Amino acid sequence: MDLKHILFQIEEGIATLTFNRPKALNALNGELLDEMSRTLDAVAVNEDIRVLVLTGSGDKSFVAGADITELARCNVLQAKVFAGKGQKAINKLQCLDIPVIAAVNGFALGGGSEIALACDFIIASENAKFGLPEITLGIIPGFGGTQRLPRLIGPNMAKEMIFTGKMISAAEARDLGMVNRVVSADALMADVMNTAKAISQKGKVSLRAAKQVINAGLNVDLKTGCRMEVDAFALCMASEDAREGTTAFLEKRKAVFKGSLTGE
Ligand code: CO8
Repeated sequence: MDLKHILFQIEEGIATLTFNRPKALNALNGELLDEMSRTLDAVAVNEDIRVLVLTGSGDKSFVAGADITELARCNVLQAKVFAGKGQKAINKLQCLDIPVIAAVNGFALGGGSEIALACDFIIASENAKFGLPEITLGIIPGFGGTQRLPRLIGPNMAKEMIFTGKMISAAEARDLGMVNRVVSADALMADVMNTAKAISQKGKVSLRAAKQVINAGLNVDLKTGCRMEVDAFALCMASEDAREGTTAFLEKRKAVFKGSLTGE
């Protein structure tokens, strides 16, 4: 893939997408958003990838938001195109079948927080800072922040963050439930990769089913969600990995999941 602002690598089933504009603290310009969309399209059809990790280049920033230089030049229609590009890429991220982890290694502001919020979970370094500072620019979040943040931390805390535009620390983000855990900057990638590795060794069908049913269930009532869970559970039972997992338990050995998507 021909990429200018993104680094992309796959190792042992774990793909890493690194936002790579360190001089601009990895801010998102239109070109980068297009590259992100293309990269996610490639991830979506590559069955060898079991987990995707997102991070930022350098030790200062994950993503410092939309590129304000580019944003400042937008007229109304260009702003609509720009916001549409961002939402398209971020929706693709959220809709990936495989687990996605955000390794937030510094500033995650505006569009940067919004990307992290669309991942399945966030692990952050101690120097990470989260915020939706758009209000201080006279605008509002445009990459899903007004929608995903209240769903994750509740409307009142989200409103305070969005109305004040203030940054919060990694520890505060953890206390709000935005971040799963905070580790030292030096330990971040090792922690994220260990987590990704542990996940990558589980069954592909069951991982996909769990993700799909959790996400879909958040938008429906409990009864409907539980019905979806029954269907997804039954589907898992058709997988080679379910046979291996249950047999391995009974044989008192560690399961070795082959990760076939086609069943028995
Ligand atoms: N866009 C463009 N350049 C940026 C950005 C950005 N978002 N953030 C940092 N930079 C650049 C700086 O201009 C600077 O460049 P230069 O060296 O050429 O002057 C370089 O990165 C380093 O930044 P600083 O010198 O400012 O570094 P500091 O450590 O002093 O400060 C901060 C770091 C606090 C992160 C500061 O740079 C900052 O406040 N950045 C802006 C953060 C922000 O407001 N982000 C939200 C942007 S809006 C957004 O994301 C909306 C998404 C939806 C858009 C919908 C489209 C219509």
